[in-house]
Amino acid sequence: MATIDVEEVRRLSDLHPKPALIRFQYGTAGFRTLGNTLDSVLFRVGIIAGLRSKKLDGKTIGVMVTASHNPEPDNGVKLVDPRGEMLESSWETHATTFSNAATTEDFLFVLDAFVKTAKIDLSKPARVVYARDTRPSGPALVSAFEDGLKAIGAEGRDAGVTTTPILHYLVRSINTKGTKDAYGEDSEQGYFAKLSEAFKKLVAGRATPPPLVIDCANGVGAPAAAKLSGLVKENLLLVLENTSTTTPGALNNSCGADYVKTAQKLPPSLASKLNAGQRGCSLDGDADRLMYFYIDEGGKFHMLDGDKIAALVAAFIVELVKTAGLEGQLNIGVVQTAYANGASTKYLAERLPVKCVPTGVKHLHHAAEHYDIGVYFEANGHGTVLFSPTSQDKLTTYEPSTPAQSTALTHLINLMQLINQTVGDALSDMLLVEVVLAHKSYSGVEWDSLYADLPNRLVKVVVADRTIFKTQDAERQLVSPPGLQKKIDEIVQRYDGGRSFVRPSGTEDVVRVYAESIFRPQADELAFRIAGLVYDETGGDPAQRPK
Ligand code: G16
Repeated sequence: MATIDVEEVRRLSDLHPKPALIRFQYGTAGFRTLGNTLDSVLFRVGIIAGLRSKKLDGKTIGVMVTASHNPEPDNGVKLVDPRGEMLESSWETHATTFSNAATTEDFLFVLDAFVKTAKIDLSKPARVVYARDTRPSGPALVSAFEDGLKAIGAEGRDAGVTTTPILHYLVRSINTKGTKDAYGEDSEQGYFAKLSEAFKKLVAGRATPPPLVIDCANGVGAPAAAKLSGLVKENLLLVLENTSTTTPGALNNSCGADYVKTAQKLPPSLASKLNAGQRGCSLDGDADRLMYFYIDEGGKFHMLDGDKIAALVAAFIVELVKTAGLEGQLNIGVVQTAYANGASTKYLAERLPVKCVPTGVKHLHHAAEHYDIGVYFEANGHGTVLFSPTSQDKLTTYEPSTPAQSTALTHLINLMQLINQTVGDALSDMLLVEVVLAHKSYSGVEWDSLYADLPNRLVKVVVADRTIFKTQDAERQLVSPPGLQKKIDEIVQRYDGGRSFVRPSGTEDVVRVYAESIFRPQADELAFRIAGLVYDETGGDPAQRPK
């Protein structure tokens, strides 16, 4: 029976001491905090990734070093399970325990106990594929992580600087290689080839639209979009903006999907780049979120967020399934979170089953797996479409009886190739949106008019301790601090069509407040009143009180 090389783990662990006084937490999207505090976490994640692989009989585990939409000084790390999905939740708890062992000796104790209780056979192989985004803190963190792999004897494959969705794609492709579920060639080129070939088939014969402006958030989406651009240029011209991946401080700064969603504004850097009516979109720092927008003839900004993408895509898929003659044979559903605009939920629920789950892709992904075709999108632009094994079999074996059915079926099969089914993927989603717009002959204006968003506002509140905030009912109700929800309800009922909820962020040290109402000034006022209430009730730095 193989054992841990305790001396080697001790030697390497001593090179990566845990900073005192910091408590780490595997949150919404892994560990995420200031990059210069994460060295020990990365080392220990290397070890846990190796153990996870051993536990799963040598299947390849993914590790992505990124802080996605967060500011540049932040960094983070998340683990990806063999089918390209987020890490199983019980292991999130183990990762948190590993990360908080105070000393090397404590860590060795925790490690030994875990190997025993989780019954990990150390003689099994361990394989891990990993990548990072463009953050300056990335290389040193990857090096700490590689020490973790070395300590546990895991084989590492460095996928370099790439997007989060490409890393998820690689994990699934590596693990399904040579099987009947083979997902694609396990390389970045394989990913781009799969997407671009499916895209070209789906838009063949359609008119070429005006160029699409992409705000790359000055992140890793820039080189990825550049590669894609070359492959699709005959059908879609991509104009890349905010591509400065080496300019200090530029990442996600007044640009990117999170900026657009939160500020509800065009990134200032695009002001002279977008003509009236032209489509634009923003990626986030690791290219797993997408926001579309356009400026109308009157100069007004229109945002087409994750909810609008879900509405566009779900309606298109429903139509194709019906035209293919498969209506009633495949159940199609949509998954959203509490941040979904009330108008989008109403629009979708009139057409399809809609489920609301807590924030975080892992929750949406799991809920979407319950449908034959599950469409999930967070309002912030993170989402995808899942085709269950049943629906994949059905679509690939079904025999259409008319040419129209055959065409619709072929489109559905090509959509399965175009869509990254492992996780939300800004570039894959962007091509998907472009396919639907081309098929429907929609500009942003027609797309936007599917339904009118209820005015809404998202506010961040810096509080003394966000861990005291606990929620229930898919995060729509606070159960702690005690009594706060009642006060929120009293305020909300004074606003026309008012809705508001409060939850702690799992990626930033803030509490988020969402509010909507049927009138713009009321939505803004409601958000700031609730934010003020949260602040007053839970304390914090007076300079940070929401105004
Ligand atoms: C991550 C998650 C998303 C989540 C977002 C915000 O996105 O993957 O599912 O919506 O954080 O989460 P929170 O409100 O808990 O901070 P990303 O793009 O930053 O990885």
